Amino acid sequence: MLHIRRIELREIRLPLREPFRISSGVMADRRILLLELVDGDGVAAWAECVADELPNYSPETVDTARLALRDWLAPRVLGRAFAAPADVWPVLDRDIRGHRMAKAAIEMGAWALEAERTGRPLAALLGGTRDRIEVGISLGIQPTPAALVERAAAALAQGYRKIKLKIQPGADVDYVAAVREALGPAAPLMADANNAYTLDDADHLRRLDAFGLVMLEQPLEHEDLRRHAELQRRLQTPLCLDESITSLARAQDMIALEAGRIINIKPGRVGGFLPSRQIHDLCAAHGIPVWCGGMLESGIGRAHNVALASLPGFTIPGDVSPSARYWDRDIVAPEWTMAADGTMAVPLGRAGIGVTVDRDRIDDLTVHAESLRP
Ligand code: NPG
Repeated sequence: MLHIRRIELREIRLPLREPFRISSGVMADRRILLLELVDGDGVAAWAECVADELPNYSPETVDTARLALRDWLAPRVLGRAFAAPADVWPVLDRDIRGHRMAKAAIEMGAWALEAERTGRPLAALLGGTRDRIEVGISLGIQPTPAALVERAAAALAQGYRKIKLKIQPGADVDYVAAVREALGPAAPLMADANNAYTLDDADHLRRLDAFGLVMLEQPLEHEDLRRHAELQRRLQTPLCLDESITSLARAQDMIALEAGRIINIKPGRVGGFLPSRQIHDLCAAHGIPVWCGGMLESGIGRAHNVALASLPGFTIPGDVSPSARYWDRDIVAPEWTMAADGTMAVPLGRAGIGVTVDRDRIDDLTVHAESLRP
């Protein structure tokens, strides 16, 4: 039985090596909520909540997640025994709308605790089948096409298997054209708009069809499937949905409406590993490729993403950049690294999340801590 005796909640601040700009905002320091779940025998496992400081990616924030975790979600699981980690999601989700990132932090922590407790690697517990995963990089919006070309060329030389270019109106077609021209036709390029366009931009976005992108991610509004379907009918480039896919039902709707041909699964966005696996299985049954997105996680969240990305349906490289891409020093050892061939090892030789959490470093970075008990 999985028994969650207490949850230690921390907020840390981890400075990014350089600011990361997407169409809806810029981040310089990552405020991160970390959870340590502890069972009755003192076995512990860490998880990370992916909510940002501001609600510009999702309605959740670090502060709403902390409130939801402390007041509504943790009380549902503390002191309670679960036969399996898959039983945690329904308990968290019943009659509590939204707050999926907060729910996911507990849910994913429960899987990690089960892995730790039973001496199995998290990836194996989830049903992963790969021992290495393919790594992609996400490049924030740059001041000029030339600056983006420089970064994309460096990423290609480092071996990244997919290069995602953040775009927004005014920094799109010319930027993508410059990168395609410089890197050649074989470079695996995609673009991500984070909701920055409307259907009125369809003719403009159609110009991206000339560049052979692997996909265009989430061009339109985060809750809108119907207009994505309309846009997909007018574009050759496959659409990938991210923000719009918050649940299994939304993934089913995307497929039924033909609103996209690829899904970026971020376990935090959909509520955890159980919904992620359900979406993964649905997509596999419909021939829809999936890949694992990133939310500028520390090495703890990255460990969870790496485990998920080892499932068989994750056939497109994920946003699982190595630690050094974002942090001068990560909070786990060993840090996450990428081989020259653009792959990352899934730590199958170790129980739990596969890395050691650096408590001293976390203590140094902590700005808030509280202990949640039944
Ligand atoms: O490598 O972790 C990473 C970042 C990948 O671009 C990335 N994430 O829209 O997918 C996104 C974007 C993002 C980052 C969104 C931070 C919100 C916050």
